[in-house]
Amino acid sequence: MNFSKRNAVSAVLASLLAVTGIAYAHGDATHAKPAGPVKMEQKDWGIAGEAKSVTRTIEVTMTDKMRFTPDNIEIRQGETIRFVHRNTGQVKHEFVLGTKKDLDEHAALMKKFPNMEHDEPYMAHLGAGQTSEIVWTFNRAGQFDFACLMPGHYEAGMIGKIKVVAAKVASN
Ligand SMILES: [Cu+2]
Repeated sequence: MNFSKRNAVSAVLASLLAVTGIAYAHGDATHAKPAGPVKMEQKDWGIAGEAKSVTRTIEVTMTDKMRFTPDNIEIRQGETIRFVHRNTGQVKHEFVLGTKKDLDEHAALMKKFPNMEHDEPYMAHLGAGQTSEIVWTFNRAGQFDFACLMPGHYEAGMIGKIKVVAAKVASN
């Protein structure tokens, strides 16, 4: 195969990959998590939850005004929350749970590597108009945040607060 022919072939392959990649990313309005075992790793802000343990569903809307609605959520320690996210904007947004420190570090990393792939049970990535959901168990009390770490969004204030109130110790 001569040089130009080989180039033509790889150009075709590249465009085929691009087309299938786009079709995959936009093929479904609902972005489901890939099947398979969810990583059950204890974080300061909780642990991945199971659908059968859900105690409450909270809908969170995200917009191109770089805001979440609601942006202030109170949860009782031990609750398993199903977050249903809706991106009503025209650009990609994310919902990432964490401590402020963790999100600050993550945001700095996203700024350095804007195309960085990241996916954990405590985050959701939504293209324009998409919905998504995650199930998370808040088994530790404290003050946590959720944020969109798309470059520029965090800095623009796309942040919300989660207060996990300690479970009352039964007295007798
Ligand atoms: Cu965003």
